[in-house]
Amino acid sequence: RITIDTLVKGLSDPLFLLQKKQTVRHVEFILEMIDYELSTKYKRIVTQKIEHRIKSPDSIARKLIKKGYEVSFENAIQKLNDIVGIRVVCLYSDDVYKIAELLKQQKDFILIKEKDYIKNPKKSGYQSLHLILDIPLIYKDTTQLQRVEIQIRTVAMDFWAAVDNQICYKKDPEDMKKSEEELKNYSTVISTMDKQMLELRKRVEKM
Ligand code: 0O2
Repeated sequence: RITIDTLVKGLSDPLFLLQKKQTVRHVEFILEMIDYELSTKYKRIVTQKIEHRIKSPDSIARKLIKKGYEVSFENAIQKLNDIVGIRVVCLYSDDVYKIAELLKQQKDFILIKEKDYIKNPKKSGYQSLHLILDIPLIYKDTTQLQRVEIQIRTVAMDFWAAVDNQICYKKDPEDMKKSEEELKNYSTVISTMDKQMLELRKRVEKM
């Protein structure tokens, strides 16, 4: 209880929140610029939605425990990459990579890690492209790096992840065996559908 209280206190510090808010604003501005560039170039809708969340103290505590760390504000900042999480959802799987490429070209963004769960889906069937980035926040003569996780995926992958989140992910594995199997199959169905939708778009573009 005491440890979660210090975590909650650290996470609700006004300066901490101000910095996170500005980081989200900056990244979302760049994502909107990327969407403008791509949708103008390809003359079609690229981004369906951009959303963000600041991880809740409970979820941070659970993740720290799962990773074997003591629950503290310091560990939350140092050990977790996704206290600030931003999600970009687009229509087609090739757009996922176009968006990621332009994010990587952004001069002030530092790429820490890229995890391609589309080429290599997780055991659960989860598909998404994750970029872990450090975003510099400049105030007067100081620069502070802010860690963010950006998840980029298609509408279909987002639908799968939302259902999985509700009925499987983070639940007791023993109770979940049957639904897990079923969801994994749907993940393959969704991946096939994404590929077919992309081929359909390409055929229509050639007409
Ligand atoms: P929530 O509720 O989104 O906050 P890292 O330390 O960065 O190398 P990390 O963060 O331990 O790696 O793990 P990973 O596997 O890259 O997952 C990061 C996030 O991806 C998760 O954050 C989920 O948002 C999402 N995710 C990963 N696997 C699954 C899955 O099987 N199903 C669903 N629905 N989402 C998944 P959190 O903190 O677990 O959750």
